Amino acid sequence: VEMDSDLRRAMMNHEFLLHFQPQWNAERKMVGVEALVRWLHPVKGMIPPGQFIPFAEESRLILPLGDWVLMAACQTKARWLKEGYLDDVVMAVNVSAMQFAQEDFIDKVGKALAHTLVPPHLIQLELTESMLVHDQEDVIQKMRSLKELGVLISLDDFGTGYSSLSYLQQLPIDQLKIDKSFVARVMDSKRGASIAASIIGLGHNLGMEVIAEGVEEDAQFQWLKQQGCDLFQGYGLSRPLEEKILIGSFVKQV
Ligand code: G
Ligand code: G
Ligand code: MN
Ligand code: NA
Repeated sequence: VEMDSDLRRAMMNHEFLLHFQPQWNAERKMVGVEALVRWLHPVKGMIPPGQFIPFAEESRLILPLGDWVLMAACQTKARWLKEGYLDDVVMAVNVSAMQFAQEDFIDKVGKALAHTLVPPHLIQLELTESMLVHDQEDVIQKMRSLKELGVLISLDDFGTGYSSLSYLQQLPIDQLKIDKSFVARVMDSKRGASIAASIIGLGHNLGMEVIAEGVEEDAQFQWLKQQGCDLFQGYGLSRPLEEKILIGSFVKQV
């Protein structure tokens, strides 16, 4: 209850902000960033999303918060384009199951694009497997509508849910994101390596790009690269950064 009213107050007071974690290709060029929400609490300081997203889901405050994240990410990307920063860097935005289930979710995405004039192919929505298990027809319809808007679709935390392969094959997914729990095990055992390699093969066979998240060690990066993984994200490459630092470090790429 306390958390609830605190979150509600925080929405009113604009206490949320976005950090951005770079995503790299095999040549170590930054090709994307994932927007990650933070709560700058007036007393407790910076709070990571793991500590408040679950409460925001419970109280449904994730809906207005998710609306804000989507709009803020599109606005930020549009502003970078206007100012000449990171032109072809894709902005990835997390979408929670409750957000995606809203009847007017597609409308909201359309409005964020129209309002900010951001080119849709530079916005990637990160959906999770768990949100796909409900009404399969509705999910397929919504994903098709998103593709009609022109945005990219990534399947986050891939491998931790249980979507069937026949279902996966029907979905217009651009990118599979190998969950960090699998990436953590690629150097540990033959089995760990096999699982990651299988996901890379599966994604590629379905015509999808594959990104590994949670890349913490160079050995993991090298191994995944050798397996043909397309993109890489993780503390070993770069932590989530505040905008000023992100722009400052990569302004040379302009
Ligand atoms: O940074 P941290 O590891 O604490 O993040 C925890 C979780 O919060 C992750 O699963 C991440 O996907 C989620 N998360 C981060 N930013 C957002 C956001 O803007 N919207 C939603 N729905 N989840 C987010
Ligand atoms: O659920 P999602 O995949 O969106 O979660 C992304 C979260 O993972 C972010 O909150 C981010 O802070 C965290 N993260 C990013 N890179 C790494 C990493 O290398 N290791 C670990 N353990 N977490 C990471
Ligand atoms: Mn994510
Ligand atoms: Na993930």
